[in-house]
This record gives sequence, structure tokens and C-alpha cells, in this order.
Amino acid sequence: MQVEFYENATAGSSVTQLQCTDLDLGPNSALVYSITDGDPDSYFNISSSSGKITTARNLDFEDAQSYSLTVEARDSSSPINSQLASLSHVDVIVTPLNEHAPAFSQPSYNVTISENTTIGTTVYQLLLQIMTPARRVRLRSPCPAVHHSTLTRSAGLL
Ligand SMILES: [Ca+2]
Ligand SMILES: [Ca+2]
Repeated sequence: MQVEFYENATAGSSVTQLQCTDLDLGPNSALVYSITDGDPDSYFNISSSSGKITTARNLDFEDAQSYSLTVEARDSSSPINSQLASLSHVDVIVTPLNEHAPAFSQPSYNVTISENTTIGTTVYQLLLQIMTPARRVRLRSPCPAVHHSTLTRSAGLL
């Protein structure tokens, strides 16, 4: 099963409702659901009685692009070593959103350049930062210097 989520999904959002049946009666068919693998940082909750999965924390594409959950349904047979269980897998795909505007590393730049500087010299490389709560991503693409003093879109070079 695969579920897609936008990264701004808030804690408590419904992910999916698992369906599992057991043909026994009584405790031998009373199912207990749990997430057994794929969620080490506890981004998801599962109702042990209903199998409904919800988000426990806000999802962030910059933290993880997908989660592959292993879910177990176990019956309540007694003694415990007579219990039977089945596994299912739920893949949660986090869809990115454009959440932040680019931000220069400082509001203005002063560059001193001597008059005999040869054509093609890189005068300054501007740093753009995409601000995210989790981390700051620096965009700094290597590119040949330009031959005039206009800012190239791709490289941030003057
Ligand atoms: Ca059973
Ligand atoms: Ca984000």
C-alpha cells in the first residue's frame, strides 16, 4: 500500500486504515496492531485496536522523502506462544512544497576591485540560502566566470 502526503501534513493527520480479519472467534481473533519497523523516530501512531495510522509529528520533506512502515496484526490467543501474526507494508511518500523564499546571506555586498583586473575574473560569489527550520541549504553552483558584470542566474557570480 502506498500513501502520498504533502510535507505540511500536521500531527494527527489520518494516513490509512488497515483492514485485517481473523476467521477465529473470541480472543483468537481479537487483533492488536503495531508498527514494528520503518519508523525509528516515531513519526506515526497506530491504533492498536483499529489499525488506523495517523501522523504523530509534522512531516517535513527535508527530513525524509518517504517512510516504509512494517505493520503487524497479532491475535490475542493465550498463551502468548500460540498467537498468530501477519505483516503488511505501508509506504508513505512525502510530497515537497515550495515553502521558503531564497535569502541572500547578507542584505548588501561591497566589493573592491583593482582597475587592472583581467576580464573574466570572478569578483564575488553570492551565496543564496534556502531557509528551512531544519537546516539551511546553501546554493553555490560552480560555473565559469562571466565576462561582464551582470549577475548570472545560475551561478551567482559577478
Ligand atoms: Ca487467530
Ligand atoms: Ca519543509
